[in-house]
Amino acid sequence: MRLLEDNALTMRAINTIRFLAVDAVQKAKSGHPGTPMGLAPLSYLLWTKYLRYNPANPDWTGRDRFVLSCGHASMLLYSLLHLTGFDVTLDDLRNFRQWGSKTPGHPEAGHTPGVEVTTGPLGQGLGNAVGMAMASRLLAQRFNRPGHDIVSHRVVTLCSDGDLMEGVASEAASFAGFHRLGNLAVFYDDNRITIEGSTELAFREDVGGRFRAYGWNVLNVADGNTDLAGLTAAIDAAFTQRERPTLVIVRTSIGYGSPNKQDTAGAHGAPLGEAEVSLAKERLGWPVAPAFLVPDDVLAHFREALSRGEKAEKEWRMKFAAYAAAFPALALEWERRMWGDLPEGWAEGIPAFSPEGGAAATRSASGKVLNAIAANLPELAGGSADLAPSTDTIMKEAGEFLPDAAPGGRNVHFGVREHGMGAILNGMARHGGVIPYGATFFIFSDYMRPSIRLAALMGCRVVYVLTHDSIGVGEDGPTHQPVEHLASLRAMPNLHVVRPADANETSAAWRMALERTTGPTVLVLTRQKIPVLPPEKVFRDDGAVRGAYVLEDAENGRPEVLLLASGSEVSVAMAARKLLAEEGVAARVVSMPCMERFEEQEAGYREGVLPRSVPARVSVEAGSTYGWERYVGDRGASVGIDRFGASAPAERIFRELGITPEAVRDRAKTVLSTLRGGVRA
Ligand SMILES: Cc1ncc(C[n+]2csc(CCOP(=O)(O)OP(=O)(O)O)c2C)c(N)n1
Ligand SMILES: [Mg+2]
Repeated sequence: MRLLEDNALTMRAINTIRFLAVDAVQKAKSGHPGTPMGLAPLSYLLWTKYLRYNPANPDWTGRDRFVLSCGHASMLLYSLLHLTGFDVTLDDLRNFRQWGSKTPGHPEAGHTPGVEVTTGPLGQGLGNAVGMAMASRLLAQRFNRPGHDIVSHRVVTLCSDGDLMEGVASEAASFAGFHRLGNLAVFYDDNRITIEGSTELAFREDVGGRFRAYGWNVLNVADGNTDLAGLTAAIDAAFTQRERPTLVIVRTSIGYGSPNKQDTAGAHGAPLGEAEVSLAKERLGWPVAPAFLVPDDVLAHFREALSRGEKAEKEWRMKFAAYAAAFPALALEWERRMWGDLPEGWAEGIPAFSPEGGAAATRSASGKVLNAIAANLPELAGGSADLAPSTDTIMKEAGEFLPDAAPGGRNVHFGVREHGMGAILNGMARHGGVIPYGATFFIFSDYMRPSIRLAALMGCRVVYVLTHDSIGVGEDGPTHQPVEHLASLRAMPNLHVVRPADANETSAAWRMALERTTGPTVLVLTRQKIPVLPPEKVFRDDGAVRGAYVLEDAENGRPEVLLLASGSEVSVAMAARKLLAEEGVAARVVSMPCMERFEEQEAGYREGVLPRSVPARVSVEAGSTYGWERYVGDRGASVGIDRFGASAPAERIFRELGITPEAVRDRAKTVLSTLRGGVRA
């Protein structure tokens, strides 16, 4: 085989990967040189002999997906991207970790061509890979036809000790094993070193045994530093396996070749140092100078990826053309979904709710909206972390995603694995062709917050359906009652937090979430029934969609006080408005389902809703008051909950904690009288 014939070239190609990483880290004076040194042989084989990708078109939808879960080894990926001909230059490598460079400290999706997902927080990448493998299966089930397997790509991941210590990876791996995701291959860099030293300090488990118990196919490579034949055999075996996901445990040496740092934590997260760089190059027979050396023949060898990729993509396109001729409607759907466009008329079935229909929990309204949308949006796929009945997130006509189900449905049972679900949703979104949603109780958003953050950072269209949104949960008590969650999620950049005030705002919220292509949206929904607002008020001038709007103005149109609220407290504010009117105080109610949306509106609109001339403002929300200062100002007040909740019937807790129309009325009067310099009301 070619590998053996060109042994010298192969070894130099591998060393090129190694020393580009070493030199870039040295130049940046920061980064992680040791892991690329250990993983160079494996990644060389994957990127030159196995993976299907086209450096000239990184977004080709038929490509294999490669995830570097141990994102700290970013220079490994950047070296490969440069060498194989992606739009990452040698200068980009020289600018590793510098302001504005294409080569940030950890890989960032959407920033560097060829980077599939943003990795760095350990464990997440593996979860993303599981999500990608799942998206790929969903697409295969929808689109593949006998003789036309347009979906046949693989998902390949490299991960480290840290990745496999993290719980999120365990959750995702358990899920992947259950679903027998045979299109997934994970390579574990078993170098037995983490930051604090040997894994003997904290991680002595039988990883292979664990994955076997999850239902994975487990292979071992005893010497990933030099045994290219062994690596090749393992990759071959992993890639012919179609029944189960495969874990290949590859024994490597961190800092391979560095005389003083190999197999030590010293090779993990700091430059080797000039002297040690030279020693390592000498040890591996590499010229000490110049730095960033890429021999011409090595480059030419790697750049064969361009013609190989072009050919692979062309072949796929031919296949797709034949498919399009046989199944034109499906082919159109494929292209639309891969672009991320919503179909014409997708929102037509979304119901408007009438107040006469009686009060409704926003979670129930959400269930109705979801089902209306699901009928027209085949790319919508998702489910819950074992709370589908409570979160109302079953798409009734969409079938179930199960290992043995054919043709396979779109309702996913994530099991009680919120964090794994979060990472999987991100992988699904980054894969493309599906729009994922995931549901749980709002309180447990904490259990997937790291993944929500990555969704926001990557700009993934993910919809989180988070119900039981306040002390309205009632008897389950403070462990189940979110308090600080709205404030803390609102603090996250690029996340839209929508807390609809009723069933109609819930329709608007789903619309906003699905139309938003630049990032994730959290829908925060009630367990308890709340009044339905007149649809003509909610939808007037796109009020709800703008994030905040005047729901009910003062009778005379000249409010003395503004009452701001979200979710279930909008009806509290409405009642308070009435109480104030009885006392001759003119109040306006502003429903504010989404602060982030409101901030996006032009100044004139915002001024129209919250006129500067009215400094008397009171917010009411059954959660932490933190953050409402932005809107009530230092002369306003906030009615909220700055303590943990309690176990009791919901109404009693609302009353005890002062989330009532009377409390809002009283605060409004106090604010007004203080502003007027008068005595307290
Ligand atoms: C969730 C999370 N916790 C902590 C870190 C900081 N960190 C980066 S690498 C690492 C461990 C390094 O060991 P390993 O994963 O085996 O990688 P190796 O050094 O072998 O490449 C840690 C704790 C992180 N990136 N993500
Ligand atoms: Mg390690």
